[in-house]
Amino acid sequence: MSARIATVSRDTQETQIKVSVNLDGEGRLSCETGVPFLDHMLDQVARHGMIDLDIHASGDLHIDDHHTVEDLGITLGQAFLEAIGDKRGIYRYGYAYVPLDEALSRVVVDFSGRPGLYMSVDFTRNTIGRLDTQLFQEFFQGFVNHARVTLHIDNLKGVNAHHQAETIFKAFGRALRMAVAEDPRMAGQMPSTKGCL
Ligand SMILES: [Mn+2]
Repeated sequence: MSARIATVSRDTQETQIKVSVNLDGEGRLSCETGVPFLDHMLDQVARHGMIDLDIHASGDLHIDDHHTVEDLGITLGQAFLEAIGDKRGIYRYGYAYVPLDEALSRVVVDFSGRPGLYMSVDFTRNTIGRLDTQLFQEFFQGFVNHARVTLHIDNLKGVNAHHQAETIFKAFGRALRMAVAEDPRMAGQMPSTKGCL
């Protein structure tokens, strides 16, 4: 199998973002988005997904974090779609339950080719650090639309909003890792009776 890597640059009048991804990485993140809590969450995705991420982002943070967070989701999704190639031989589905003390989240992903986000999370605070918790939905919607995945995110328990977010991003990384892993029994076949995804 050829290297599952991709680099995508996306420039708009609101943000300039470059994302490099290696699906078969060592869990390393190099990242400076200007949104510290988002950096902390992307670190979880890289580490628990065993994905290498190299991210350069500069956005219109003088307005707010919205465009930067959303456009990072979009660009990461584009990079994933390119890196994963034709999807032959992968598990396709991935899921994870991740706890952090009182918080527990479940994330399920399907590299279906069909964008769909089903997110059920009631954050107990409106902000974490200075980050608006509404923006997590924008991040995942951007990712889903451009990676063309079905993504179910459920926060099952949680009191502390930092814990809620962290369990979601750790479970997201773990679920991605399972879904993109190569299934030796699939032996390069397409994981769909349709013959394509
Ligand atoms: Mn933390």
